Amino acid sequence: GNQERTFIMIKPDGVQRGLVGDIIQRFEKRGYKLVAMKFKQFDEAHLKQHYIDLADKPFYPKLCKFMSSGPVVPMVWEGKDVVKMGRAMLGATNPLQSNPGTIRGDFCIDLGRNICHGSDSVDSANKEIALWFDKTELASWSMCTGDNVYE
Ligand code: YYY
Ligand code: MG
Repeated sequence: GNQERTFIMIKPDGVQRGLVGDIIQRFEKRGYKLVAMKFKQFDEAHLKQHYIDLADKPFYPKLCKFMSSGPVVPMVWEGKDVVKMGRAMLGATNPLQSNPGTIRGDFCIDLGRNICHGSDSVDSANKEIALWFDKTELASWSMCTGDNVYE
């Protein structure tokens, strides 16, 4: 329902390129609710855990190294179908295949510099949220715009 949650993260390249505000604004403007957010550099071990499903891929080491090279903005967003919509708003993994109008399709070119992460299923969202946030860091609040976003 409207309580579905996803994990969205602005990667070190997105932070460096000054895209934090724009990316957050797209989720806010769509009507999704921000539940948690941090701005912090995380170590490689943490990123290795985050990307554990890709451990056998050749790009895994350099991916985890890059992701721990600078501060990132991990976030939890909530709302109707937000896992699938979040992926759609991010665009295809390879920015050369991301449609214009998506975050990746508007702001990047290379696969290894695709500026943002989004959970690929409700199941991975739950795992990722638990990895990046303590329960006490998830804010419980209602948006005053709720009745105008949902019928
Ligand atoms: O979920 P998503 O980020 O869209 O793609 P994944 O297949 O989970 O890969 C995670 C991450 O790894 C991707 O955003 C860029 C990077 N990557 C890469 O550097 N080289 C590849 N051939 C595939 C993915
Ligand atoms: Mg993925």
